[in-house]
Parts: sequence; C-alpha cells; structure tokens
Amino acid sequence: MQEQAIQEIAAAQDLDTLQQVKTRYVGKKGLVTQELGALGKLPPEERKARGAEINVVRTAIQAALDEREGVLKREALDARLRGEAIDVTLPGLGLPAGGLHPITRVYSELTDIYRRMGYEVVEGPEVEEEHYNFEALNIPWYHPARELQDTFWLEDGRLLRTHTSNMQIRYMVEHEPPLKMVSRGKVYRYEATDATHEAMFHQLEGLVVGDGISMADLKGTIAEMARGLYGAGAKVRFQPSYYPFVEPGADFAVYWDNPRGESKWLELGGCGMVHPNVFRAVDDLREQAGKERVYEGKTGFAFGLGPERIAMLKYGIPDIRYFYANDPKVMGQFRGEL
Ligand code: FA5
Repeated sequence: MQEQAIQEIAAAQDLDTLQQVKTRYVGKKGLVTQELGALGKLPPEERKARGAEINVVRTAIQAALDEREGVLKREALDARLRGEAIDVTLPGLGLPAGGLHPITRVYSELTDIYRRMGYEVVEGPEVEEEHYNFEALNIPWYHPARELQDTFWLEDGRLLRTHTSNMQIRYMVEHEPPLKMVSRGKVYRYEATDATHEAMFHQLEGLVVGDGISMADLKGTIAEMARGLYGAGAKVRFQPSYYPFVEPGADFAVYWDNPRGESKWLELGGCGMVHPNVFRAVDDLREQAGKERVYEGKTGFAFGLGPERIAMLKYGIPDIRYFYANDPKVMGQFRGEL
C-alpha cells in the first residue's frame, strides 16, 4: 500500500489530484485510517506490532504528501508569478505628450528678444471699444479699415479688436513716458480666409515713447529683432506705407535665409512714428481719467507684426488655416516640442 501511495503521490500533477490521493489514504475514511480502525478487531498481542507498522506507513505517506504538496504549491506560485510578471523592459503604452503650439513658440522667441531689450510684455482685451480700436488711433470713420465687413461687431457697440494697436492707447493712458512695451494677442477680421489670411490671427505690437526717439531707433529695433530671429546675417527692408496712427509709416520685411533653399523676403508687418493725433487722443483720455497730460511733445515709434507668417516659414506650414483647424496630424508633429 505504501509503495502504491508513494507512486500516486509522485504522479499527482496538481494540488487537487494530490488532495484526492490524500483523502484516499489518510482521510477520515482513507485506507490507512481504516487499517488503524481495524486494529481493535485484532487479538491484543498483535495490536501493538500491527499498530506500529501502520504508523510507519502513515508517517511515510504523510511525509511524501507534505513534500509533494510543497513542490506543487511552489510550482503553482511560480506559474502564477510568471503569468502576472511585468516586464519592465517592454516599451510603455506611450501616453501622448503635449507640445507648445507653433504660434506660442514664435511668441516666446519674440518676447524673449524684446525682454532682452528692456521692453515690458503685456496683454490686452480682445473685446474692445470702438474708440480704442479706431478713433484714438486717428482712424477716421471714412478709413477703409472701418468698413463694416472688416470688423466683427458686438450688439452692445463694442467690437473684436482688428489689431493689437489698441494696446498703444491703453498702455499710454496707464503709463508715463519714457516707455517700451510689446503686447501680444489675438485679433479678428471679417474677411475671406485663404492660405495666408485667417479671420482670427495674432499680432505682436511694439511701442516706444520718449524724447528724441527717431526712425533710426525704429529701424535698429526691427533689425535687432530680425537678428534675434534669423541670426547675425539677417536683413531688413522698409517700404513706405500708410497707417493713420503713424507718420511716416512703413511696411517692413525681413530676409528669411532658409537652409532648405526657400529664402525670400517675408512681409512681416507695419510700423512708423507715432502720430501727434494719437498722443493728443491719449492725453484726452488721461485727462478724462483725472491724470496728467504728459504726451505733448514726445516722440515714439510703433510696430505691429503677424507671428503666423514667421511660424509658417519656420516650420514649413503651407497654409495658415492649419494652425487653428486642430488636426492632430498637423499639430501632432509638435508633440514634445517645448
Ligand atoms: C496693422 O494691423 C497695424 N496695426 C500694424 C501697425 C502697428 C502699423 C503699429 C503701424 C504701427 P496690417 O493690417 O498690415 O497692420 O497687419 C499687420 C500684419 O498682420 C500683417 O503684416 C500680417 O503679417 C498680419 N496679418 C494681417 N491680416 C492678416 C490675416 N487676415 N491673417 C493673418 N495675418 C494677417
């Protein structure tokens, strides 16, 4: 019986089978237990020897059971651990990383350049009063920019600003010269969109006011910005232009010297010397607010440019509408770019 039991124990491949073997031999009604129970029927002189014999068998079987149980338990545990094992060397699930929008990145570059030159960087309201967007900037009612179709009007008579030049006025009303500020933000125009025109786009406005500020300061500043953007060899070009809030006014372009061979003049924005009517309008607003008139006789320059143009060339984006279409195929390319 002992041999038979030991064989069956060794053959048991799992704990369930082993449990069955255990029940068959040493369970309450098991073969060994039955033998022990039968001792009482033996004559007393045989009982002791037979009892000792059966005990030896039982101990041997129990020891074999215990040992096999230990082995099977270890195996079961190993198998479970193998199944649950985490291979830390496997590639992860790749949670998509975010990235800064190309316009944000161009803005950071631009504002870094201007901060280095001592400018304060400010932001202003997108919903604006007509006076700050047009009149105070010497834009009379008959100017083409005032045409209804160029502007999104709100029912309360306010509008979505058409340029960041509103911040020239707001900043001067709050601050006294000398001053240097750049203002960045969204602007809106009611116009048909195409590859280079959006109804919502961004501008960076610059304003410097003091004593004896000249066109040379303006040109030097734009050239410094171009060098900051495109390196020491950057070139700038100025062409006469008309903006009611500057006199003289100009458009400026920087030479984009691209290693991919797409070098060209990039029309970036408008600029000029602040018109005396603008200083007058600011002093009027200051006076209405109980502040001193301080802009009479001052000189200054202003500029406004579109960062979308810079970003399109810099990142090879062929259509301005891609910036705001939220297409993951386009913006996904900027993941992880900070
Ligand atoms: C202005 O908005 C003036 N406020 C700029 C200025 C400021 C002149 C200070 C003088 C002194 P303009 O409308 O040209 O100017 O726009 C300036 C720049 O904004 C353009 O050169 C262009 O880069 C960008 N821009 C204009 N319209 C759009 C548009 N629909 N989509 C994308 N970018 C545009």
